[in-house]
Amino acid sequence: MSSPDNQADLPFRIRHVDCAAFGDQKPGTAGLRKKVAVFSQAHYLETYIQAVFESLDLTSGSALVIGGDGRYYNDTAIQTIIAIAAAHGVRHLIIGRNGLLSTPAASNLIRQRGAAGGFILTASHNPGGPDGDFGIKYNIANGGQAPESLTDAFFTNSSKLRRYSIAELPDIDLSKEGVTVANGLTIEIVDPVSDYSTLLQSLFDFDCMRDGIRNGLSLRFDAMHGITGIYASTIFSGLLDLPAEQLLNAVPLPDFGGGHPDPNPVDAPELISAALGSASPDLLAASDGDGDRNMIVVPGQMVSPCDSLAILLANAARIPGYKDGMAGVARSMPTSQAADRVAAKLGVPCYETPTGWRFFCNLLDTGDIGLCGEESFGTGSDHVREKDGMWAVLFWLNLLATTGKSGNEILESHWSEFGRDYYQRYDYFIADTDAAAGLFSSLKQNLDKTGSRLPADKTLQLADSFTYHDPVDHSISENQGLRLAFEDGSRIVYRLSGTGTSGATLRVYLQHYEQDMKRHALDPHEVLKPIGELAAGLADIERLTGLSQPTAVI
Ligand code: G16
Repeated sequence: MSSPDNQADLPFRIRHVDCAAFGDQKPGTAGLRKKVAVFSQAHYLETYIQAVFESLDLTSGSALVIGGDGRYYNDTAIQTIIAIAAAHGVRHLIIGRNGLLSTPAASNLIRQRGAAGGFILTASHNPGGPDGDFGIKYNIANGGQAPESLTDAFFTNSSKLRRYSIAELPDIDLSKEGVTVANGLTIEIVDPVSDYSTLLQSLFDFDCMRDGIRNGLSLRFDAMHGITGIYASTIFSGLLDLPAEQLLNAVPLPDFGGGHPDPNPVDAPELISAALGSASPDLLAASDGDGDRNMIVVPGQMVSPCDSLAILLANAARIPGYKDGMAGVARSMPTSQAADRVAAKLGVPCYETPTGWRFFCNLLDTGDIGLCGEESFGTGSDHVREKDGMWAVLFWLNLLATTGKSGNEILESHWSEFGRDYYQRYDYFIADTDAAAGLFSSLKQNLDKTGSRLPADKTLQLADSFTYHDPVDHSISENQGLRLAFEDGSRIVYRLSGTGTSGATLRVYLQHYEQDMKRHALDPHEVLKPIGELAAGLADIERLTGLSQPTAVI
């Protein structure tokens, strides 16, 4: 840490503010996400941050990291967190310049600086702007999201809160790197990119990728006006000499340019059309608002995130940072079983966890796994404790550069060795949350009748509500989605999304396994249509919601 630029201690008084508790501050799959209008109600943000501090056991001298994806309300929230941290006796805050840090870069900073934890301000892939969403995650000292026991404490404390304490401080200038001291609190503003970029350079073969790009290997990256623009400019353009025109939407905007910063074929259709054209780049990729998700596209097709996980596992030893392979792998329950097949062949364990990155962190901490991933466009390794969009793109780029193979050759040879798990997710947006809850509970109650409602060609192997027994801390997480598995290797999983801010989204995850090589180049929409119809019928979706088709097919 550099010496303070502002030695003069900024004195401050602490104000105690009486207020009524809000009853709705329950964190979801990844932190507290609400509309900006909700967060900006008087005392709303303050009470939640107070509840977080009341739940933490911070030893004196501990540092906290703060940064966000730059969405609307980021700056206001950071100033409030600084003032409440000051009132709670925090001694050291480490903040990304301009309040910016991608989610994986924040996770890295917490770990590298030995911080007690950090606030990451993001609603991830949800739209931003005054009418959009905002969110707050608290990550713990290992760089991963707070476990359920802690987020439950945030909620309990916030529900009974009557007062918060806040320092009366002027706004801190976040635009310049350096150190300010306020009543013994050190506020350090750091470059959001450099430590993270150093970490990635320690994992991948940058010389090989740069040579590949100079010799015509082409990458097109869409930052979707999210935070990864600042990382992509340094890493892809600066370090790998990627031509500027291959970097799309690289300026982070508070409202993501009005778009939905979610890297998937529905929200990043330009990449898909470019991949379908005759002049497709060799690799196309996108990341989301806070830089933890990734979409990988090769000429003619998107790589399913489930296949991507399996392919990274199968090829890990080709990457310098993983030259000994992976100790094990984990996937979220709805993610296809493609990675399981690779793990079985490699003789390494494969864990099935509930949706939510935090469930991987214990397994990463103990070294039981080196790699993990989710169908929701998230992949990562033990280098941080969040999923990591830039990391996944570099992994693929490194693979193409090292092997000299095209993305399609890698996919085809993978499928010919392991078989292909066709995979899609049908999302049904249900405005009435009670209707969604009713549908789900009736589906759960009738699980034992599923076998008798199946067509002749389907034999049920398993029908249950998924419960996770964490092998490390022995915690038990119930009601993590409904699983139907069939003897032909296909599966249907039902789950209610935990990241929305209005209505409810029923996610129906579909998997169809195909071993016959001659059937590996079919259209996933066609292959999965019958099982999608079966899933809709079993859940009685149309009758209960009026929806005859999914709202989105991802
Ligand atoms: C968050 C979690 C992911 C999870 C995803 C699922 O992603 O961090 O681990 O897979 O939510 O979302 P849902 O509950 O809507 O299915 P992110 O990128 O939004 O932080």
